[in-house]
Amino acid sequence: KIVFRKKQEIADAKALISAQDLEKSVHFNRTPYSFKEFLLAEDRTGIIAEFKRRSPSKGLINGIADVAEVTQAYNQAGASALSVLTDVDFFGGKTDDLLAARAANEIPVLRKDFMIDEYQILEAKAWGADIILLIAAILTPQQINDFGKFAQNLGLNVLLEVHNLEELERSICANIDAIGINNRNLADFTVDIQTSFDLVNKIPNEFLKISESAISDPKIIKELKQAGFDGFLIGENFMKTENPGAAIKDFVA
Ligand code: IGP
Repeated sequence: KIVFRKKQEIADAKALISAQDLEKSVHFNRTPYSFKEFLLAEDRTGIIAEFKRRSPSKGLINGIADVAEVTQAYNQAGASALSVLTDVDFFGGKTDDLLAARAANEIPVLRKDFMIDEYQILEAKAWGADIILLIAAILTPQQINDFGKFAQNLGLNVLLEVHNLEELERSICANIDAIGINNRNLADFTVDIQTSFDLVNKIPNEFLKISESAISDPKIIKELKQAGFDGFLIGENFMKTENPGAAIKDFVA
């Protein structure tokens, strides 16, 4: 189970680098970019473009792409933010990917991982991330509230991910900035874009509205926008190609 494995990973990381050491990182004092500002900017597309090497459902997606090159191309094509997987075992991500994306770009970067401990939020800040993800399916409402507050106190933006109404209703709280409707069911990996259309009107208007996963057609973006979404998280559709930077360019053209 993912939470069990993460606990182990976090214990190992803490043994190597203390929370106090993370706070000494050069990135720790920077002011994160505003997720909202970049999502709503006239000259940006609302796309949160993801760097994803592999996934549990698809296996290897892209084994050769260079993270700095791809994220810069995403940025140039008008991405509002970048999403970088840091989970090693399931997604083939790493800390260095986030650091490289940060160094190469001046737009918000989301640390995409399974956050279950404040220490990971300190890591995100220390590595130069602007946004963290909280997944309702693996967290209690109390944890979401506490982690959201902890992250916002560090100046980070918080994206809460849900995939059904029950998760949305139980998890909503003041300490988050954006709500992502994941069209992929993490339990069985089935995808259905209808999930987004069904839940968009259940998101209170003070939150940014994001549709996540299985977006493979620019026409769907138009429909999602009309339905009220501000952001569109896309990974595989770009990463499965030989040149993800060219793929996003074609996609937004
Ligand atoms: C991207 P896709 O289908 O465009 O590659 O999906 C993103 O939504 C997906 O990677 C994702 C994810 C997650 C990955 C959404 N929530 C939680 C890991 C953990």
